Amino acid sequence: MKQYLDLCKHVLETGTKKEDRTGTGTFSVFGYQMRFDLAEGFPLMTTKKTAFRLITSELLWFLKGDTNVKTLIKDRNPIWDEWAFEQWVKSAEYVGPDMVNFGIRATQDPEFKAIYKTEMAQFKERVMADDEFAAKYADLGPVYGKQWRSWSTGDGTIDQIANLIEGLKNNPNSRRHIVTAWNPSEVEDMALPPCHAIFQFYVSNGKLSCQLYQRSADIFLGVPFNIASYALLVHLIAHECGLAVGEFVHTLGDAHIYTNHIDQVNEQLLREPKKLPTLELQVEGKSIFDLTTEDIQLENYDPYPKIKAPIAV
Ligand code: UFP
Repeated sequence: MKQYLDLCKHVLETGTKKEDRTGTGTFSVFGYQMRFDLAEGFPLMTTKKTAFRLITSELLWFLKGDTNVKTLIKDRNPIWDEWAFEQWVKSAEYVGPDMVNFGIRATQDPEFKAIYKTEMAQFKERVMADDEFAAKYADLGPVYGKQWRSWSTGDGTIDQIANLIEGLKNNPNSRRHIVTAWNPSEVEDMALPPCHAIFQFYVSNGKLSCQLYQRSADIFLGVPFNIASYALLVHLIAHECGLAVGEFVHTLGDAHIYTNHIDQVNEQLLREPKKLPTLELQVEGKSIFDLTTEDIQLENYDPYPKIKAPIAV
């Protein structure tokens, strides 16, 4: 996608060097916007192979209101493993090998990486085998699923997604179709404060559009997932509301390329984008809250090969 490659070029050319929480270092800009016309095809990267099944599995996990990584592990989806593992190794109960700064150390020290991989595998096995352990360490706290489906009001909860769908069906012209995952009273209890923090839907000429404000954007590893995830959300909500798909508008706050992703970004920039795939939904008669990854398929996805890069935790 040209929009994405333009973002990469913009950050490489104008970004400033900025230290960050993970200790990796980034090139960063503040404030950027991309627009994707969803009628032109499904915006999944064609310039590197991107795991659509993981994106689907994560979005369905959010939509079910789930916050426990156990569900994702069961679904062979590793994208939140590191955040659950971090809760475990930082706890008083953990007495294994030193895992301080495991994310960055695993990229720099092969010996440590082997120990870390063993610890991670044991952690995941225990999550699967022990419900009490899973509830304690694999639950990420009040993250997306909780805020989207059961925002706490003190004496009750608000289902923001159900309200969004009701609002779009009954009052499409409203300018208040907002969902927020950023809950200031609960941010401290989350394993990772929401990156995709707030989004708004908009209906015009029978088409449904969505704009997302993403406060923090890992351009190489996170953003391709975020674009596809929200594009899928627009398709699912549009289907539920009997609307066609419009645009996905992606607004970024701190948009950064990690210093250990620069070679990978440059490699991707050498690749010419291909035709976008299309989405095939088998969701007729099913609730948006009960879908499985098999209900959502991509057709004609023919990307360039995968490009590996370390994740900053
Ligand atoms: N990040 C994304 N997209 C996501 C997600 C995380 O790009 O959906 F969950 C990246 C952004 C940043 C890091 O590099 O993860 C979060 O760190 P921080 O909370 O310090 O912004």
